[in-house]
Amino acid sequence: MPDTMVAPSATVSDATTFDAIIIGAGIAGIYQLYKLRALGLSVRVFETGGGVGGTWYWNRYPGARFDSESYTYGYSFSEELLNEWNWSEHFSAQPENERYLNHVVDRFGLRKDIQCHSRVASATWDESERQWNVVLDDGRSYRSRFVITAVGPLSADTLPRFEGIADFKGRSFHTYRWPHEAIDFTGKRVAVIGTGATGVQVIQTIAPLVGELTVFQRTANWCTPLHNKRITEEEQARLKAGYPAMFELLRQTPGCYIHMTDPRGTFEVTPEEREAFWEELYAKPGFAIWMANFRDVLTDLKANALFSEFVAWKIRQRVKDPAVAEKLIPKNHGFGQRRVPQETGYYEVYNLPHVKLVDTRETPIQRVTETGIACSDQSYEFDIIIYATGFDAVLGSFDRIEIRGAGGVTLKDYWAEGPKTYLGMMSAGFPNLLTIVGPHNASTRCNIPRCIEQNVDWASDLIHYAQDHGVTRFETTAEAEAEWSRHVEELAEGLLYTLVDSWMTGVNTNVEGRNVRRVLQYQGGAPQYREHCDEVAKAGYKGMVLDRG
Ligand code: N01
Repeated sequence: MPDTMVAPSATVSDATTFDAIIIGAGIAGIYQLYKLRALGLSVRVFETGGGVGGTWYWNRYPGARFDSESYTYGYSFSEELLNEWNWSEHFSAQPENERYLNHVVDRFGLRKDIQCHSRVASATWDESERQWNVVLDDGRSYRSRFVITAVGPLSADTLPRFEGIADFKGRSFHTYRWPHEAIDFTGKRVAVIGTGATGVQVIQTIAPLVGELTVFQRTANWCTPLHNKRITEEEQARLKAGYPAMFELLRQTPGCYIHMTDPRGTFEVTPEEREAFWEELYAKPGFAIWMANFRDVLTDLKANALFSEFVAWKIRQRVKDPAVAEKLIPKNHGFGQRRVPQETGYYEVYNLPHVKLVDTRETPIQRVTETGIACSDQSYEFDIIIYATGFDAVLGSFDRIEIRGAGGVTLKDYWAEGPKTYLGMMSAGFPNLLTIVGPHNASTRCNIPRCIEQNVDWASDLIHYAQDHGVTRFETTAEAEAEWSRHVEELAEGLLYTLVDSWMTGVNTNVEGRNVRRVLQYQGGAPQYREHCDEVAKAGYKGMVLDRG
């Protein structure tokens, strides 16, 4: 089986009863702890991993890095923190990101409330005590009035359902469970399965290091250049001076990125202007090409097809073998309908003599063997197999905890036909439970720390209100939940991403039952989402029952 790893944990007190329990010590859990501690609550964070950082603790595969500009990604809640931290690159890599999150934890003295190596197995609502009973997978149990899940949308990693995975005698890893020690790729025959954002980062990074690289691609993706660079001292000073204006801009864009959609339509400009604009975007760093494109590229099939043809042309220019180039050009979806992987020399990898691309739709993988991978046409021998096969997105990390609400129903069963939520932060029948970055929330379609901060601020205000007003139990009404869920479904209507299978539509062939496309995200944009949340709070938490009993 793929390797996992263990790391040391921090010391926490023996207490077992808290005002609040937070599940997960990633970006959301860390900030939630900071906020609740500031309100004077007793809090315990349970974290499965051996350290803090969530995504940036687990995903330590070669090449893992931000694809949001680093300075737009860090926390914005503390001016001191903003001023003292220097990001070294425009798109910073995993080791620096993990260091940053550890720095935040230590700077604000949070570590003593974070219990690592502690996977929450279940959380059960006790109506008579108006408390949650939280049990770890080693049997230890804890109680709290409030539970806040900060489990992340991409933390339930999934392996393919191939026969023989456990038989492989070489080393194998899922990218999410990458070991802490360095892996020596020198001279090794390496397979990478999966060509999503993760696979692309791994492939382009290890290609120069390995003996032979075989990439197993089931679906090609539209990858565009990241254009990462180091941040110079001058830039550093300019960025810091510009923080207030930049964060103000991030509050206004739909996904809290620094890129603003171009107000023009694709066909409102001349072909020459269009091409010049697209060349400009292709040369720009980050997601500008996805988010600052013409306003109709992600909503109009004709505009989308024309831009896709532009990117296909770029791929054909960069990949020398035309047959390989054709395999790398997506045929079943247009640009931006799935998450756009950001690349650095990815396409050029396929010009290297020791790199081979296998299209698993042409020659499906039949099984993993003791020595490699057997496809329908031939068998391959490997020393290392890397599974860049993604996640049971958004819902998977909830499903892996048995969360049992007031009526005895589990959240997994309650969401079996798709999520039902109010504001993407709570569900009827699950009192005093808040789901940061939950389904139907703007955060899964967002430069995530920006939306996390909004979610956490809102959840903290609600808990503060409850404490101040003697509220011991809050819950959304079924009507408010139904209305919100309907609103979320309506917002996604007509968007081109809904026409395609991907983690964003909740499809995962490796998980039983995840074969139906679902609306998992709030698509109205972060500013509109924020307005909804603020309105609910201002109206004394309308759509919820707050009970002082
Ligand atoms: O996962 P994915 P990911 N047989 O689901 C293939 C974020 N992220 O880890 O497309 C063969 O996108 C699967 O094929 P297909 C980002 O939001 C952020 O790459 O399903 N192939 C696909 O190619 C991203 O979108 C950063 O046909 C199989 C791949 O595995 C999200 O994480 C960096 C298979 C999975 O791609 C997820 O990305 C990286 C099978 N049985 C990721 N099963 C940043 O930079 C799966 N595949 C911050």
